[in-house]
Amino acid sequence: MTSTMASTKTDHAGGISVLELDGRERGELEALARTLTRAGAGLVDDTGWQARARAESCRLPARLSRTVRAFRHDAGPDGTLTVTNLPVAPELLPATPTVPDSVERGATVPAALAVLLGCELGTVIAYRDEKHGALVQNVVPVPTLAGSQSNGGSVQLEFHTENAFHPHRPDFVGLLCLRPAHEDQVGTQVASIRRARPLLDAATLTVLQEDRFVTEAPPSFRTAELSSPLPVLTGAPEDPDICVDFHATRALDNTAEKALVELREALSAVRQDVVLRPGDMIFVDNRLVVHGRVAFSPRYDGTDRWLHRVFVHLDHRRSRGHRPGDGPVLT
Ligand SMILES: O=C(O)CCC(=O)C(=O)O
Ligand SMILES: [Fe+2]
Repeated sequence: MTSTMASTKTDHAGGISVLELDGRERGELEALARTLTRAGAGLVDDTGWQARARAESCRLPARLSRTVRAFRHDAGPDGTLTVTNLPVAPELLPATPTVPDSVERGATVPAALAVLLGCELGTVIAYRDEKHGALVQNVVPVPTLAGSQSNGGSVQLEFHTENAFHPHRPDFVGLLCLRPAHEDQVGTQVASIRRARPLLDAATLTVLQEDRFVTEAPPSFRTAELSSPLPVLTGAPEDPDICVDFHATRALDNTAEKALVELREALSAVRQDVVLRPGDMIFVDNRLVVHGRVAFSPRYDGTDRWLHRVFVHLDHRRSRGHRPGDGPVLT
């Protein structure tokens, strides 16, 4: 996806799901990101730098802004937006990190890009108990986490809503590819409830809308161990939000368990595999889409797949009670 031709892929419902930047747009973005590498202390987690990034995000190429805003208004049937041909140069990168909790503190061009696009979509936030509360996080395979259900693992990562247990989970998750997987073997997987819902019968949908499910917090979060009983589907019955983690969500009775199995099958049936290339950034609407990843074989030699991840909220004020000091990091 490195062609310089401008293109957009429009799905049948009219939403744009892929936007390929042209050479001019790529150049403009690179200049903007480079300005940010020199701004303030040059540190992403500095609030002054974030204010500057917010201001500079008003200068994104107009077509990109328009597309991001349209996606924010309605994420479409697939609930994802992929922007391609962003100015990422894998040959200039250091080795892919291999340590747990790896984050990007420095305002590098890729970190600035991830924050610039995130700012256009909403407010970029993080969680204190995850990756040290850094706004730009690295998704990389880690030897000691190989078998874990985490972004540092390399076994099949089950479909999940990001931070499903958290009352202020992200509205969007953004993943920017810096370095690709070996032989394109690793795919992020996405599945939208808008696509899966028609495959489910009315009785199953009703059960999924009832308080019959609990979700565990990951061990890293120092929080209550289980959520209170909650539904998996909420909001408009004909176009619900989804919140589930097939590793961490448990049904409270047999009927609810059967509904969860059926939901998983329906999501698998509409699943899409996304192989990210350097300079591709996917935004997933975390209210409509679950995501996961296929198993893969890392080498841990500095050449493995490397993504930057950002979380976006649409209503910053709503999480104020979870943000000591009114900063961007939630407890
Ligand atoms: O590696 C991926 O493609 C996605 C991993 C993941 O679920 C995440 O970073 O939230
Ligand atoms: Fe995730």
